[in-house]
Amino acid sequence: MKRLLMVSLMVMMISFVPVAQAAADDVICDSCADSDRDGVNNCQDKCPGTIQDCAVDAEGCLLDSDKDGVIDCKDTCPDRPAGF
Ligand SMILES: [Ca+2]
Ligand SMILES: [Ca+2]
Repeated sequence: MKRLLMVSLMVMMISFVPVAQAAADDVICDSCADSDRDGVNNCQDKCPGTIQDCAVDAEGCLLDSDKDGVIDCKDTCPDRPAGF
């Protein structure tokens, strides 16, 4: 009987953990916070901690329009790919 009770408790604890984690995630994603102040909510920001005053895309990541590896706000020629 005691063993059955222990097994039941373990099953309940294991099944509760994912639910508790999901609830914690929901609380975080209900936040309207924008920690890096790029205009993209923390819940949608895939690049948290971006440099301030630099343009970001809808996911909060720094723009590199010409894909040369230099972000637009540091690129003196943001419309020219590498090698040009
Ligand atoms: Ca942000
Ligand atoms: Ca960001």
